[in-house]
Amino acid sequence: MNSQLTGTDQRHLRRALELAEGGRGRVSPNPLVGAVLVRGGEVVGEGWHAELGGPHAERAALEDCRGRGEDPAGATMYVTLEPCAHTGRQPPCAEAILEAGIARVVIASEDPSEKASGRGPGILRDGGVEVELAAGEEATAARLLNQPFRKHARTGLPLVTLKLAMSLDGRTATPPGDSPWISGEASRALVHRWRAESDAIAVGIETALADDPLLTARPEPTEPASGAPYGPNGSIRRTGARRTGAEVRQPLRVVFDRWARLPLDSRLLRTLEEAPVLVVVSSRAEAARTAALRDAGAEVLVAEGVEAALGDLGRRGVTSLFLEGGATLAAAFRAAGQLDEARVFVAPVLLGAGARRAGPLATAGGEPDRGPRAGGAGMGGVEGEPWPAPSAPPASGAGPERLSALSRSVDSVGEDALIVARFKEW
Ligand code: AOF
Ligand code: ZN
Repeated sequence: MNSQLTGTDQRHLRRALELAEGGRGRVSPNPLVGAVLVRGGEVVGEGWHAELGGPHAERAALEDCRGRGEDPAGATMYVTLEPCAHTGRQPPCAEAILEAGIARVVIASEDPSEKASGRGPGILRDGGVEVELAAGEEATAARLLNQPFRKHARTGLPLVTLKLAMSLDGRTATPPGDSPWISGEASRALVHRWRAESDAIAVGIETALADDPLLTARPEPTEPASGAPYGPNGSIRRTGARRTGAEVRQPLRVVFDRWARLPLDSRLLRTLEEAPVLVVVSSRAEAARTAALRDAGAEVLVAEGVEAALGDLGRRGVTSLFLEGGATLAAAFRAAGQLDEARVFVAPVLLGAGARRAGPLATAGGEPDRGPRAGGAGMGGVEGEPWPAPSAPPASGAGPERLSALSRSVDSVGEDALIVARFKEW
């Protein structure tokens, strides 16, 4: 297995990982995949999965090789995900690899989806190809590259990433009259990039009422990326997409709105031509209100609890959900064991006593998620109720609920500190 991999093999795998980035924000629900063809120590082809429905990385690399006037026969293929054996939007890659006469295939990560799970590598071995599965740093990087794909393949649920910005005095919202921003411009630009890379974005109704957000992705054009696609701890690369591609994929905008309170004149519902809106309501929400939301053009999903909502999103092909607030929503996801990652900006400001205190991950029944600018928008009977209700609320009197990160990285983004913590790895 890994013992066979040389430094040269690792270098080519790292290049394949870098190439895979070319599909970021463009191929979901499919994985990011890159491939490199090497013969006689020379790179004779490179490819990546660039568009959903387009050629897989392996075929793209073979095509690139032939385009250079080279014959891939006898070459080694380095690929970041095991080659597929099924016919989907594309024909099976294992077949193309056999037909091309590839001698050796080095794979950085296995494909946990049911239709894959080792089938492709098995076919290649049977066909006389030497197949090696990497371990170590490149294998880890390849798995981290496709966490949304992997969680979705293994559980049917999207990967959930919480984003949070807070001040040095632990406030997560600014007081009335102040600028609504806590984090700096560079951090906000990064958030737009993350939105564009997510299949869906969610907020709780209190945030929707308080901020009247748009939740669209408005990323700045990026320079082609350089360097490794991952940091020392598998931290998120921030150089983003490889191209300046004008078309930004807009994520599905999701509001967790138990009582169907989203105002019909909210900016979300007034911008449906930019991106669809899905409102998750309880079966106990007033029928007239849900009907009004539907009439306004929103899709309404009736679901009780985090898992039910995530299950439905997963069935729609949503592999990543970006949680943008607020406290109650985050607490409900955390209590349901459905927070996979947190990205927390800490801004070098003190916001003072007029601002809301942080506490989003503390308890499921914590403070109601009411923004300071909500102007007392409470509705009878809902304050403090977590939504969606955690499917397995912690027993009262249960001990601490500490959840330690499996890995974390700390970076500077403009003036802010960014902490990225992973709680699960798929
Ligand atoms: C990709 N790109 O480079 C590789 C994939 O619907 P299809 O035919 O595009 O197949 C998607 C599946 O193929 C995907 O879920 C994964 O299991 C496998 N490999 N997919 O999109 C690639 N190599
Ligand atoms: Zn394939």
